[in-house]
Amino acid sequence: MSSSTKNLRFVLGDQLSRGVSSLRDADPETDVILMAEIHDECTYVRHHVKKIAFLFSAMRHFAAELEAEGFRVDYRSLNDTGDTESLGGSFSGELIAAVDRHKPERVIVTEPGEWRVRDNMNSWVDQIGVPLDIQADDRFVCSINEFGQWASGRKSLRMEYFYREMRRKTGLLMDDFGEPMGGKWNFDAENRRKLPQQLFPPEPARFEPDGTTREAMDLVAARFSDHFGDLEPFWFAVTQSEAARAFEHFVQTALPLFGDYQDAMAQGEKTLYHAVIGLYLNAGLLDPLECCRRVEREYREGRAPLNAAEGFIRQIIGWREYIRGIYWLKMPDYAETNFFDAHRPLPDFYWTGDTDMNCLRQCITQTKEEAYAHHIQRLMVTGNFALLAGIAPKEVCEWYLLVYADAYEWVELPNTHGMALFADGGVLGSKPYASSGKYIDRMSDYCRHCRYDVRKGTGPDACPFNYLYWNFMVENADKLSGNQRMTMMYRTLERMDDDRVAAMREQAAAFLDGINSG
Ligand code: DLZ
Ligand code: SF4
Repeated sequence: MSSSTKNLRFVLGDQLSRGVSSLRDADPETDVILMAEIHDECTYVRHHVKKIAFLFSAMRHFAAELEAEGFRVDYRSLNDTGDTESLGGSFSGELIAAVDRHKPERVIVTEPGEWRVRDNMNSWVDQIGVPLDIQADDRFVCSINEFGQWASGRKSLRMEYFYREMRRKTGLLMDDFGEPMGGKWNFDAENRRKLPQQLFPPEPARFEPDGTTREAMDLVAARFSDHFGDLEPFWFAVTQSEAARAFEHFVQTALPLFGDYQDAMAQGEKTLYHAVIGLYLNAGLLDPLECCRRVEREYREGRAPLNAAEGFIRQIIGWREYIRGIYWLKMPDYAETNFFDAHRPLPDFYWTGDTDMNCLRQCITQTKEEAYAHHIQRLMVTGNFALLAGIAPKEVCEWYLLVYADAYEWVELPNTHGMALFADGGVLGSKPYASSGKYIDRMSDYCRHCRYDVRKGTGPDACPFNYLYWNFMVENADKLSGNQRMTMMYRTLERMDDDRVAAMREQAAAFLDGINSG
């Protein structure tokens, strides 16, 4: 490669956007773009094989597109970079070697999504011997600073108020008088319908793996065979144009009912009316704001109802942005939070799906197959179980981070510690999302296919979620009974027969002993 390199531009695996800040003013004449498949990034948690194959293929396609534009791309495949012991197994090792090869005047990189990498980046400056220009990641509506300003001095950091700000800022679903369309900000109450039996949800767009994807899959099969998950069938989009097609397919086939059935779950149904675009958004293949504007147009032109459009837009400019803001506001301490002092190891069946609890079996099996589950499966089945069973937040976190193709720590950690486990003691939510089997029964048909009886609280057939729920309430009464939003449940508990409560607690203890010993 030329020795007259001006800028070495390092693009990380989840920065696959042509408009990412580190590439914005790139000059093919003077600059080199560095991309690297990094052993440490695949193994610091042992990511799902499908996730690694997706990222490697998407990175390779992105590099090829940049080359086709005339850029010099120094693409380092895993075969070049080696493992942790060798120099190239880490971001810093790869960068040092690349600086040595190209002798640039400076290195440009967009800030990473994860605190761990950002922390590491601080040490790069001393290691590389040339200036390091770390640019903001402006692929988000709200910058880290702006979120900090919004949060400062506020007692409560609830998403709803932040979301309204983002609606105002973007003008999405706002009328000419600055009011929310439909007269309400949030149509969540209309997004909880149970799936009727005679409904046949569409399939998401699927893409046949091309030669590049096949090569990435072979590499992953050879190098990470001991990681969780199934490599086949592989059907994800791996380029910006495929991701755009996948999103358009969602808009055409699923968006109108997305709102109604956002929280529903059904036996054998993996995606229902969900978009399955989180992995494309978070890797940079789709632009969040563009997706929201497209969805808004469907509503304005009468092809999608407001509860669908608003629900979709809230997930993106509300929840996704808010979660990122919380992450950067609260890290690194946030990762250490453990409000309930939960220390139980993650049960083995989170890896195998081998459990009689049908809801968990369904959600975990599809996670293994697809590196995907939708938000209610994550929150109210695997998350709720982990909360009730007192699984250590760090173990739960690691699981979510590695099993889902869309998961990066910035999005996954607050969702786990804040939403699912209430480990943060109430930064995100006002109360834990603890729930008995009743919720799962209301929102799915899982219970009909289960060997347990969701109506029973004790006895050999009783649904474990039921006795675990009441056991959780008793065990954490000192931490929760003062919470106004829990008052009703504690009243119900008070009225319960003491023997019944004792029987549930006994059964919970025996059950939890059982999962611990495998
Ligand atoms: C998640 C991931 C994986 C599995 N592999 C790579 C890789 O080989 N090279 C790379 O540049 N990035 C990878 N990533 C994404 C990084 O972990 C991501 O950039 C950080 O999590 C920061 O957000
Ligand atoms: Fe899950 Fe209980 Fe329903 Fe079985 S009965 S599917 S364990 S909620």
